[in-house]
Amino acid sequence: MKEFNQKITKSILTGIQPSGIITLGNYIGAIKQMVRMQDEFKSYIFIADMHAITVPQDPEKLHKNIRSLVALYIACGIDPDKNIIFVQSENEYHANISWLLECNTYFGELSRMTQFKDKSSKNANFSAGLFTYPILMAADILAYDVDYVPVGIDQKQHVELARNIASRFNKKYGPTFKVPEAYITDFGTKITDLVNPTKKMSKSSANQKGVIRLLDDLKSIEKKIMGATTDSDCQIKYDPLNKPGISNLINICVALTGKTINEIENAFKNQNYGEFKKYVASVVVEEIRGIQKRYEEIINSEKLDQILNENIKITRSIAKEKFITMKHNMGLYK
Ligand code: AQP
Repeated sequence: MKEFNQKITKSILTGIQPSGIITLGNYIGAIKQMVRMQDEFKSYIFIADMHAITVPQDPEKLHKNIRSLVALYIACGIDPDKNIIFVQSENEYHANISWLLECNTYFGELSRMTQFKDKSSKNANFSAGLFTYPILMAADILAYDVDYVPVGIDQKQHVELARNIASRFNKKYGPTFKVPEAYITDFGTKITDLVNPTKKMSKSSANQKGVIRLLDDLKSIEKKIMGATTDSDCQIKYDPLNKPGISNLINICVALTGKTINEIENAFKNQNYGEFKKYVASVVVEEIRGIQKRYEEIINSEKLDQILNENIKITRSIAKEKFITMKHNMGLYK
């Protein structure tokens, strides 16, 4: 059975919802960071399909997106030999642990979650799962006794909740969980929608033109970037407040080339938006071309099934042990 590098002592858990084909935003904001962290931490990287169903999903698309996300993780550079990549719903202990935690979480705590308030205000017909999903997130984290949970600032409140639940449980039933810490990343770069650059680029967005998905046809990616909303000022200058469109394109370049904002501004000082967009398109297309090539090699391979099969055994055995300890400590039958 695969084992983590024993020299690495600290662990993390992180995941993405298969709520669509992942975007350039997911790649820059999350996956590139996972790749960076894989030599420093034992990483549990999962496909958060049970989180995705807190809002309506088309079953056929969801099914495809799950496998696709596994292949994209690997195609983007997440090494299956170093990390444990797995599908959340394949490990039933996440839901089992979640229920035990749910009975140790207060309604008031969940009601204070700002993401819930935000999401539920947009649609009055939300599921109970949307309300309780921070507990499932706590279960994902606590099942593996991880040290850190890399999150953007928007998810920090959920990690705080997981910490509170773990500490309370430990106090009430005896030592059961490692209390994890949020690892607030400098992954600050939020990539925004190309058409509406004040809005986050999201995989579930209905606006095709504003979102670059990693499996989009390369020509259409170029077209989307050439059509990106800018402004009438004609200067390639980083100013997110007044020039959100151009600043977003600069952010994309910084993330993909490693150049600084200054270097990009200087290189395009005397050039127009069209020339700059052509450059951005070439950088993005080259990056995604490589990802798509590797994706095609893996998506239908048996290797992918082997990885998932092996990893689900590992994660089930760890989470099962935690579930049994919890049951025992709580006084359930066994
Ligand atoms: N536009 C973005 N720029 C930078 N980072 C981003 N992330 C998402 N969008 C951007 C990061 O990607 C990870 C995805 O997490 P998720 O799938 O659990 O949920 P999300 O943040 O809600 O992502 P989406 O793409 O916006 O999905 P939908 O449309 O389903 O809501 C996170 O680390 C996130 O910060």
